[in-house]
Amino acid sequence: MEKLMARTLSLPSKSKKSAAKKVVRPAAPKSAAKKALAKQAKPLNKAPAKVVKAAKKAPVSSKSVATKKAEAPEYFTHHKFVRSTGGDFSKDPVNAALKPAQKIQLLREMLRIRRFEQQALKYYNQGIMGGFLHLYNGQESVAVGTASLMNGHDEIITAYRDHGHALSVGMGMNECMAELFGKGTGCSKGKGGSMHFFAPDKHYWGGHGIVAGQTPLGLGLAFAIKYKGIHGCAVAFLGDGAVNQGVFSECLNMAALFELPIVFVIENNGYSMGTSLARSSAIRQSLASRAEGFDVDWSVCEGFDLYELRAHLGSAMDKARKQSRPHVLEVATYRYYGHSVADANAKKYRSPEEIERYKTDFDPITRWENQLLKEKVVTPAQIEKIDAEAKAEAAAAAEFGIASPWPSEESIFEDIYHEVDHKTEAGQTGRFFFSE
Ligand SMILES: Cc1ncc(C[n+]2csc(CCOP(=O)(O)OP(=O)(O)O)c2C)c(N)n1
Ligand SMILES: [Mg+2]
Repeated sequence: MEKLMARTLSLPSKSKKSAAKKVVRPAAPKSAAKKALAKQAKPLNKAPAKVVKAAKKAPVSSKSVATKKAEAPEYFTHHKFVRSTGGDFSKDPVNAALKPAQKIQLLREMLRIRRFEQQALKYYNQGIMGGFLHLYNGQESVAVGTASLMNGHDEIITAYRDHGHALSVGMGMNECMAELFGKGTGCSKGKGGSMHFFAPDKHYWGGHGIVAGQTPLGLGLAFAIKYKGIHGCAVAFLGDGAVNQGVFSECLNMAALFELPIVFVIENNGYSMGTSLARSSAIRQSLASRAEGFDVDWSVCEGFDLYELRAHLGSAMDKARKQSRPHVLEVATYRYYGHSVADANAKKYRSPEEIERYKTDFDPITRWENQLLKEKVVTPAQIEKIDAEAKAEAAAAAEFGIASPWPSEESIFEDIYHEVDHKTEAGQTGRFFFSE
């Protein structure tokens, strides 16, 4: 166990020095009007009865969670409204049904994402990889937990922080890594890069760079599922910053109006680029509670814990599939690196203490490892082995990417969505705009 803890899951923040100096900023004083509003605010959460009930129970059995609740650090403001609803989530039917091998597989998937991202960062820092790179370290449980609930008819779509979702649905490390290197063997033939991983055959619809642009596309997936009478649902991920885009409100309206089988998962990592949640969003209860205005059900949960995430998301997806009811689930999570590698250290807008605290106490992989050790599902030696395999797989994928050829010059106009309004030209080079 000790040996296990010594394993480096996340690269330590370099600024221990500044950590000692930096003072955690006090919360901004509330105006009298805001205080009055906060007093009035009543819980309107329409989460399923089961979850609401669980909230009244004693805190989760896990010691670390209980400790965290007692301390309630100031920087938890991002997740002030997104706290565990409590209860023993391992007993939730969706988790109780998990076999030991499946639990180990969930660990493997999370470790694969982490090691993949670390390899990518390494080559980016060396200048061998270029373009954008939005890392998912710290958020692995959200994508892995979601993919583990998909039934073969569900569809998922996300934004530009998309590597974790891609690997979780079964995309290979080689095609993903090659895409990051801009090579022709990449999943988007080297022309999409980090933000545009796609695998429709795996029910994964990308990978989108326009903030919240994926939300109406997700709605379209849900519409198609309902229209075709498929027993599935769509899951559309968005960030805490993306909820402020007008199109998301339009989506909620249409989801309710058409009763579409969709779950919007807000991955609340506390920041949109360099802007903290407190500085970007007016919040009365939670971001998810905005769904209330559209008569859409909503709930919140901590994403650091796989059992908790699976319990909440499982019931929301089930409701979407069975009753064609939309749902908004806000998940507390945290990204270890900056918005992208352009601000990789991300220390200008958040304190080193904050980052370290999340890494130490809320790391989803360490938590899951400890859970499985407690359940005697794995041994420390097995964990070491799985992690070593993930590292080796990521290193081999990087070698594959580097050795792969660049896209050919002729391929530059292939797979381009090209519409024209002239019939002759349409016949030769593209599609006619309002054709057939
Ligand atoms: C419409 C639009 N506006 C602005 C941007 C620039 N931009 C890219 S990411 C981002 C922040 C989004 O933050 P969040 O939704 O919390 O997602 P996270 O990066 O935390 O995963 C912004 C403003 C963009 N890509 N698209
Ligand atoms: Mg964010």
